[in-house]
Amino acid sequence: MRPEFHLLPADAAASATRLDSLALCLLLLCGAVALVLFVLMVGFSIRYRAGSSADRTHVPKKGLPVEIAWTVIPLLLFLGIYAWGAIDYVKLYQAPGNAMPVFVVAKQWMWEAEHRNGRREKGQLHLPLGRPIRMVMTSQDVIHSFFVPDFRVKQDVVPGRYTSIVFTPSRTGEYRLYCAEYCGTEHAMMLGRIVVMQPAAFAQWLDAGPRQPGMAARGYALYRRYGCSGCHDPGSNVHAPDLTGLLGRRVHLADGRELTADEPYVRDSILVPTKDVVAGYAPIMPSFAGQIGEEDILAIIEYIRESAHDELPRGR
Ligand code: HEC
Ligand SMILES: [Cu+2]
Repeated sequence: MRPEFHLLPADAAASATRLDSLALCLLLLCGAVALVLFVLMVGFSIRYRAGSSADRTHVPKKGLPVEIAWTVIPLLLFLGIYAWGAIDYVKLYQAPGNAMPVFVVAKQWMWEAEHRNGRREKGQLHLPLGRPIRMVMTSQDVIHSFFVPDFRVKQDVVPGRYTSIVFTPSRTGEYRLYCAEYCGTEHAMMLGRIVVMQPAAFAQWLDAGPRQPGMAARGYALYRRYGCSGCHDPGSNVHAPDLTGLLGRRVHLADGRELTADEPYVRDSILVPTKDVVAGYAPIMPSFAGQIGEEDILAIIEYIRESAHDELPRGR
């Protein structure tokens, strides 16, 4: 094999080229500013060194046009860079409607992923080419960091909350997943393999493997097992909100706040029910903290999400 030299890792996600150009632009701009300052500094030091015969009469007292120029031009340039960076940053966290959620639970010292149909994998992650992926991630123990240099994606994975990141794989192949959390050496050994496949091959892969219930079906079983249904089923005689189609719905809270129900909201509702009490209901829901594991909470959330559609996985 011929040794190859690359300044940057492969650009295997749709946003990688843009992020590379941004980094390059920032580097060139800062480099140019540093160069100008340095050249002027050295030039003036030589020219006006002690004992030089440079003309020191007619020292200008004011140079308003120059001062305005050196303030306004860099300001505009850097504000431009800021806007560019801000737009790309927002894109990393805004999932388009057709984004495919993939759930990750990090633990000492391993990455575990689950796809919506229930296919699970450890230390690996299979993804389809060309489809926006929204990673929904949490940790079972300490902070980890999901880092895929080839996608230009790095996101902290934090116990007690969900973090997410969006990217679109743009090249088939295998890529390295790292844990970039730097506390203790063992994070460095949390290596994973990301396999980007053609959509048809991915669909086949997704359907193969040991048969297990999909996440939503597993979530439904848990929803019954933990007694959520006893209060939340429409037929129940406890006064509790109907969870059907909750994700994405505007929720009015008893303290007057209003928010859109997303995954972190549902997770908090299960673990810290008193934090966001729904308007019109008594705060009687017990906390399930310490009773339901992260993977099971993700499954229950998937059940609630699916319940908005008609193909309810009930009983399956
Ligand atoms: C004892 C009855 C009871 C049980 C058991 C119960 N809940 Fe609740 N739940 C409530 C009530 C009452 C509310 C509304 C008041 C509040 O927000 O705390 C609620 C609120 C919620 C909300 C917010 C709903 C909204 O419209 O914003 C979610 C999500 C939720 N529960 C999920 C669950 C899940 C999942 C379980 C099982 C792990 C569960 N609940 C078990 C009574 C219960
Ligand atoms: Cu780690």
